[in-house]
Amino acid sequence: PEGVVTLGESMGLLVTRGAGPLARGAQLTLSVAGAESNVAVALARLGVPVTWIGRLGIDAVGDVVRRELGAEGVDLAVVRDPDAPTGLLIKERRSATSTRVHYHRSGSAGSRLEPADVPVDAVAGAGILHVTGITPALSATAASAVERAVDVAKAAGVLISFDVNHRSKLWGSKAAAAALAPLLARSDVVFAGLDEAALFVDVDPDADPAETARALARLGPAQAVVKLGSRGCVAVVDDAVHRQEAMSVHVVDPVGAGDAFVGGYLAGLVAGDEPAARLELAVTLGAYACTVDGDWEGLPFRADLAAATDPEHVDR
Ligand code: KDG
Repeated sequence: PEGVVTLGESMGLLVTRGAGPLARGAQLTLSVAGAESNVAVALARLGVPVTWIGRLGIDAVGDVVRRELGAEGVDLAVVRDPDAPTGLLIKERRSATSTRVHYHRSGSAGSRLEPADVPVDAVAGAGILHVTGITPALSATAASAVERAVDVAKAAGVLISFDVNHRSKLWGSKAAAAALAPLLARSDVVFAGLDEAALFVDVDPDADPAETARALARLGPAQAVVKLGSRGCVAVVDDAVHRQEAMSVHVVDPVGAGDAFVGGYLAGLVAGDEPAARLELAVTLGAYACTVDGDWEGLPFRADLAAATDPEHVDR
């Protein structure tokens, strides 16, 4: 099986045009956000079969999420919830180079995800199950849904990919560390920034970040990938250290770069690429995501990568 299955909350994304404080009023554009569906779009654009599991309200925003993901070629296992609205997220471009994110998602349909929403056959039949630390933060039932998906995947021998994705606006570090440690222990691949790794292991900012990757790998996953932003990434895969530099691009909007990175890595894994090639595809997708407004709009198709891996390449 080579498909990927992922679950989580996707929301309507409202983005201000131009820079300035949201409080003075602004024109907003409606799009779609959600870490796991961002990963799904990254995979779909590279031709990897992918299913996104989630809950949406019966409303126009839910229709937009469904239509956009469907148009990107993501298979949907969606429950429409008659009793709660689709969540919203506002991206405020406070200045030309800084983005603030505001959530309007508590009590949302997506946060009411529950174990019964998880299609057992789709998860058991996948090659990889990808989950993030956002979903367990949403509600007790959403946390149980993740646990259910991981149980089913484990029983079927499906590889578990876990992006820590700590969101301090959803919960504190202590609660996150306690809830996510069991997930880390059960995962085969983990993605974390240094700050996120510090939820689980001691991180010495002056030490080689490969030590952090090793420490994470000791907690369970055979593949531990530490993202270092503009410094690229370092991974420990089956005890061997791999390093990859970042691509330097003009950053328009960095939100979504982490999800793009994960999508690139998993696409490489599905294709049977060696670790070095997986990390190169990961940083390439991360760079593409940064060059365009929106979480996933700028992600590359296979044809883009065939032309050039550099997102700022110009055809003449
Ligand atoms: O990684 C990007 C996500 O943070 C964004 O799409 C919104 O899913 C989201 C979240 O919960 O922060």
